[in-house]
Amino acid sequence: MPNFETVEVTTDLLILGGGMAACGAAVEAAYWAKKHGLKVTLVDKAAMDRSGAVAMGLSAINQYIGLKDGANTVEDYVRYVRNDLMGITREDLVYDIARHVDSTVHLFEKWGLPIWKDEQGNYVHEGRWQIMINGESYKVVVAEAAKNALGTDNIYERVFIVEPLLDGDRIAGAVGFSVREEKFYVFKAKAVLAAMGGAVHVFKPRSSGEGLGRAWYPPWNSGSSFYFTAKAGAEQTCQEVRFIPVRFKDGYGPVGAWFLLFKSRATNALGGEYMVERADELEKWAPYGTSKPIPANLRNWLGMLDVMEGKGPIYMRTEEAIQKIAASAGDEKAAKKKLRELEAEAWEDFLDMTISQAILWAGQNIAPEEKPSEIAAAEPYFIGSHSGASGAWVSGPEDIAPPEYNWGYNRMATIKGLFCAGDASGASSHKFSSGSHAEGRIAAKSAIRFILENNTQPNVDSAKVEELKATILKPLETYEKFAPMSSDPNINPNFIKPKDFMFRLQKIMDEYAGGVSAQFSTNQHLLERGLELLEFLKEDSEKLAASNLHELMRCWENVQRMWQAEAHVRSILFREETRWPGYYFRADKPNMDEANWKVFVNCKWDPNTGEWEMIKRPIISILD
Ligand code: SFD
Ligand code: AMP
Repeated sequence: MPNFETVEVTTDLLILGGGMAACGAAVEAAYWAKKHGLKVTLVDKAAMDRSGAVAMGLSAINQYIGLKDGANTVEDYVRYVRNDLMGITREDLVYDIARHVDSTVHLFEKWGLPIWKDEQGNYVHEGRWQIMINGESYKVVVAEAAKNALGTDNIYERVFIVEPLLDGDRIAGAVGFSVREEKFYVFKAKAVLAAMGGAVHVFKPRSSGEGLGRAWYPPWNSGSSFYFTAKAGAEQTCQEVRFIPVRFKDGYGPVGAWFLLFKSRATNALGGEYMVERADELEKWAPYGTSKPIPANLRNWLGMLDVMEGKGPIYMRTEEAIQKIAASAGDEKAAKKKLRELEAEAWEDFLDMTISQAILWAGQNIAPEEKPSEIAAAEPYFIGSHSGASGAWVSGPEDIAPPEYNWGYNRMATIKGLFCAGDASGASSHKFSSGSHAEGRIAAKSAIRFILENNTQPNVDSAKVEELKATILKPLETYEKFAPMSSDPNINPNFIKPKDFMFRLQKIMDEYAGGVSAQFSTNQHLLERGLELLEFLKEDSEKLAASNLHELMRCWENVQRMWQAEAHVRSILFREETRWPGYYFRADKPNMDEANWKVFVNCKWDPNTGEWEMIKRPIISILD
C-alpha cells in the first residue's frame, strides 16, 4: 500500500465543501459554536476563494424576494417554484429558504459585493426574483467572510472527501486525501454537513476535442454530495429530475439576462418564434404548462420540438433586443448612448460568469448588437439548487413541515447527524447562489443544535478506517504494479485510467439514459440495458489506476459520477410517465400521469445489503 501519512482531525461540526452553501454554513456555525465552545472544521477539495459553481463569478443573484419592499411574498415564491417543477416540490423547504434569503443577500452587500442600484437606490431587477450584480469576485467576497468566521486553522483546502464514517445509525465523520501531499485524512465529528455541490460530466458533454471539459456547471463538482450521503445510507429524492439549461451554444453563456432584462426573443432559423407558434403544446402539460411563468423544462421542450423538426439553429435575437431598447431611449444621441451602455452590459454579463462565451463571441466576430447568437439545450446536470431537484431527502422546518417531512432536525438527512444544503439537498429547487448560502446557514444552526443535544463523540472503527485507506489509495498501487507492462501509460490490459472510464460512463448515459445524442429521449428497454452496462462498468471500477495524486482524485470523481448515474437511471425507470419533457422524454410513457405519479420518487442504497430500494413519497402542499 502507498506509504501515506494518516492525519486525524477531531471536531464537533464537520462542513464538507467550500462553496456557497458551505460558506453560509461556516458563518452561521461559527456564531453558534462560539457561544457554546464548539469546534467547526471545513474541508474543500479546492481553494475556497474560487471553488465550486461560483468560481468564475456570477452576474445575477437569482433568488431575492424583496420582502422589505412588499412587492413579493414568500408564498408567491413557493408557488412559482412548485409550478416550475411541475408540482414536484417540498414546499416546506422552499418556504424556509425564501423567508431567510433576503438577509443573506444583505450580508453579501455588507461584505462588499456590488449590487446594481437604480437612481432611487433600489436594487436593479433582472426579473421578478433576480437582481443584477457586478459579480466577478462574488465567490472571493463570500469565502472571505467564511474564512474570517472560522479562522484558517479550521479550514482544510485541497483535501478530497471520499467516504463517510458511521457509528451504527449515526454519522461519525469522513475520510479523504490531500490532492497535493501524500496524506490520508480522517475527520471525526459529532455532526457532518454535506455541501459538496452537484454532479457534472455524468453525461457526455456537447464539448469535445480542444473544448473538452467546458460545461455549464462546474466540471469539478462530480457528485461527491450524492455519493457521500448515499454511501452513508441516506434516502435520496428526485434523482430523475436532472437539469438541462438552454445556453448560448458551446460557451454556455447564461440566457437569463437576455430573456428577462433585455426582453429578447428566441427564434428558429426560419424566423419563427417557438414560444408563440407552439403555445398549444402547453395545454398538454396543464395545469403547469398553462400557468405563468412557463416552466423552464417546457420552454426547453418547445425549442427542442423545433430542432427535431429540422428548424434549427435556434437563435437568441440579441441584435433585435438591443436595437429595440436603444431606440426607445429617445433621440438619436440618447439612443447611441443607450446602445453603448447595453453593449457593455451584454459583455459584462458573460465576463462576470462565463468568460469563455465572451471569448467565443470575439473569436466568431459576434457583435451582439449586430448579429444573433446560437442557443442550444446543454447536456444534463444534477443540481438541486437550480431548476433541477436531485438531492438528499431532508427533514423540514418544525413550524411548517408536515409530520411526514419532519424527523427532528431541520435539513437532517435520514441518517442521524448528517445534514445537507445547496445542491446536496433535494426537492427544493430555485435556491441558486443566495438560497444555497441561506440553506447552509439554516442547516448549520440546526446541526449545532443536534450536537448540543447529542453531545458525544461517535466511535470510529479503526479497522474500517484502514480498510477505507487501502481501497481509496488502491488506484496508485494498481498503476505502479502494472504500468511497466505497457509502453503506453494510458493503455494497459490490467487497468483503466480515469479519463477513459469517464468516457465509457458518458457514452452509456448519453445513448441509453437520454443524453444529447439521443435528443434527451429514452425508454424502459434502453434504461434496462443501460443499467446492465453500468453494472459492467462498476466491476471495472476496481481496476481504476492513477499515476499521481491528481489522477487519484479523478478516479474517485468518476466513481462518484457512476453512482450518481445509477441512481438517475433507476429513478427514470421507476417513474412511469413523462413529466418534464424538456429534461427527458420517456418515449414509452409519453404523457404526464397526475393520478399515479404526482409523488416524489425516492431511492435508498442499503450499506448492509448493497441493494437499492425505490420508494414513492407523497406530495403534501402547505399552500393552496
Ligand atoms: O445564470 C468538495 N448559479 C447561479 N446562481 C445565482 O444566484 N445567479 C446566477 O446567475 C446563477 N447562474 C449560474 C450558476 C452557476 C453556474 C456554474 C453558472 C451560472 C455558470 C447557481 C449557483 O452557483 C449554485 O446554485 C450554488 O453555487 C450552489 O451552491 P453549493 O454550495 O451547493 O455548490 P458549490 O457552490 O458548487 O460548492 C461545492 C463545493 O464543494 C466542493 N467539493 N470538497 C471536498 N471534497 C469533495 N469530494 C468535493 N467535491 C466538491 C467544491 O470545491 C466547492 O467548494 S445562471 O446560470 O442561473
Ligand atoms: P438562466 O440564465 O437561464 O439560469 O436564468 C436565470 C434566471 O432567470 C432563472 O431564475 C431562470 O429561471 C429565469 N429565466 C430565464 N429565462 C427565463 C424565461 N424565458 N422566462 C422566465 N424566467 C426565465
